[in-house]
Amino acid sequence: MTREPAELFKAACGGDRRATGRLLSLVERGGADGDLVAQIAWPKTGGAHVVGVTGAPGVGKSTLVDRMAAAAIAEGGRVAILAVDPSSPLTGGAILGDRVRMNSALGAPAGKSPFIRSMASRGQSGGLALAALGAVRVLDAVGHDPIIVETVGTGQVEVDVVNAADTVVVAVSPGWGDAVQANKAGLLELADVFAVNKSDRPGAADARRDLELMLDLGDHPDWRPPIVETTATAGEGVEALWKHVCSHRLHLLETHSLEARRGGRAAEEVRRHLHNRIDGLIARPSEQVRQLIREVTEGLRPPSEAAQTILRSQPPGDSP
Ligand SMILES: Nc1nc2c(ncn2[C@@H]2O[C@H](COP(=O)(O)OP(=O)(O)OP(=O)(O)O)[C@@H](O)[C@H]2O)c(=O)[nH]1
Ligand SMILES: [Mg+2]
Repeated sequence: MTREPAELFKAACGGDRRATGRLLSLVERGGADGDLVAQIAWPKTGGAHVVGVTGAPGVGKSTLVDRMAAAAIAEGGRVAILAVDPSSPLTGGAILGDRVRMNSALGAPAGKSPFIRSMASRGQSGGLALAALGAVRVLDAVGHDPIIVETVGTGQVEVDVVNAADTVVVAVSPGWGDAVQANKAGLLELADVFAVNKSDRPGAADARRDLELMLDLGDHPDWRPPIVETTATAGEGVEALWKHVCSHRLHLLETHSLEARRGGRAAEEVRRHLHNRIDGLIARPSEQVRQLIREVTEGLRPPSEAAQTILRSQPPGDSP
C-alpha cells in the first residue's frame, strides 16, 4: 500500500476518485486496514440519503439507477452508485450494468458524473452484505449524497443490502413474473416506492393494479408506497420516481423515523459482525480452539463449556 488510510480519506473527501476506490478495496478486504478505514469514516457518516434499488434480474434496475443518478446530479447531488451482485463472481449483471451506465454518464457535466463501484460475491454471503454496508459508509463519509445501491432481488443477502437503505425502490416490469419473484424473496414488503418499469410494454396498468391490490391488503398508517410507471430507457417517469424517493426521505425526517430505521439496522449490523467473527474462530481455529474442540470430541467437556471458554478468551480488536 502506498498511502495510509487517513491520507487516502483526505484525498477522497477532496474528490480524488482513485483514493475513494482504494478505500473501498480496503473495506472489502476487511482486516485491520478495513477496520481503520471504518473508524476514520464513522464520525462523518449519516448525512447521505441511501437509496436501495432492487428487483428481479433484467427488470431495468441499472437503467433506472442511471436515470435517477442523472436526476440527482441535476439537483446538485454528488452521486455514488454501488452495484452489489451476490450471484456473480466478478462477471455478469453488475458488470453489464456498468456498461449500460457508462453511456449515460458521458452526458453528465465534467466532474459531476457519478462515482460507480461494483461489488461481486466473494463466496462468503455474510461478508458481502457487511462489505456493502461498509462501502456505503465510506461513500457517505467522503461526501457522496445520494448513494444509490443496486442489487438483484433474489435472496437474503439482497434483502439485507436493501434493508440498509433509507428508501427502498422495488422495480417490477409488466407481467407477474417479476413481482412474484420479488414477493418470494420478501422484497415487496420492503418497498417504499414501486417502479413499474418497461411500461412501454403491454401490461403496465395491470401490474400497477396488482400492486395496488397487494398494498390494499397491508397496513400503511403513514406512508403508502407510491407506484410509478417508468420507461427507463427513454427516461420517462423517472423524474416522478425520483420525486417520490426524495419525498420519502422528507417523510422520514418529518416523522423522526430516520433515526428509528437506522437504529434498528445498527443492532443488526453489530450482530452480523459478531457472527462473522465467530464463524472466523471456527473456520480458522487457533491452537486453543483446536484443543478445546479435541477435548469436546474426547468427551472431556461439553460443547457449551468450550464455547463459553472461547468467548471469554477473545482478545479485543482481533479481526478475522
Ligand atoms: N423496453 C424497455 N426496455 C428496458 C427498459 N429499461 C431497461 N430496459 C432494457 O432491459 C435490459 C436490462 O436492463 P438493465 O438496466 O441492465 O436491467 P437490470 O435490472 O439492471 O439487470 P441485472 O442487473 O442484470 O439484473 C436492457 O436491455 C435495457 O435496455 C424499459 O423501460 N423498457
Ligand atoms: Mg443491473
